[in-house]
Amino acid sequence: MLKLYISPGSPYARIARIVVLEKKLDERVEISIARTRTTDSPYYRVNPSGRVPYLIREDGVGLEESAVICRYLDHLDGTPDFDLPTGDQEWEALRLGALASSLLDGLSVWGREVSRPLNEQSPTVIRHETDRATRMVDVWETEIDHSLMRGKLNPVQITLGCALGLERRYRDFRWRDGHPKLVDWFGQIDTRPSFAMTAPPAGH
Ligand SMILES: N[C@@H](CCC(=O)N[C@@H](CS)C(=O)NCC(=O)O)C(=O)O
Repeated sequence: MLKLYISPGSPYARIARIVVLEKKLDERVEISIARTRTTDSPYYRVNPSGRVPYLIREDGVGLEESAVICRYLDHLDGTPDFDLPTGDQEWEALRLGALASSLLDGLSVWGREVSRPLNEQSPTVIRHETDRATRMVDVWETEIDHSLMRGKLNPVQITLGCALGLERRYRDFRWRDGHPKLVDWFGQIDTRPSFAMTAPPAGH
């Protein structure tokens, strides 16, 4: 068995969980909930960085970083589904992947901030990240027409789907108004079984 450490609300862990399900690896990968962001959590003895996702391979070696974990899981059966496309599309996949990660990374900083006790939250950070998310969602309303966003499931789509799915966790992340194409796109990806089965719990 492989062991995947997650937290139910983590969008990065969700990306790895979606790949587990898409690759039909759920009987080979045990999911374990890690106690993150807690002083002296026993999880730090498993993964000293304390982050999720974290994958323990069958040989006992641990892997960090959702992209590395997804690539490892995708290659386990020798027929990867999520490798980069070739030719010009490779740069497009890298460009769009960076754009999706940029939205997700900013939302994670925002989420971390609003999870703190009120007297420890920084209104400046929250404002900065709210504005960044607004700009990035506008960009995505245009980029969503790209052929890579419409074809077969790929890592860019998974990352963007997990970023937009954070609306369930952060009440103030209201991206739908004025973005009809994104709403339509998200409506389709969000009903895939791998997305439905990993939906984050409602949050702040
Ligand atoms: N770049 C990393 C980001 C992982 C990450 O930031 N995970 C957060 C949860 S969303 C975490 O584990 N936070 C716990 C901590 O920072 O101690 C990836 O893609 O896996």
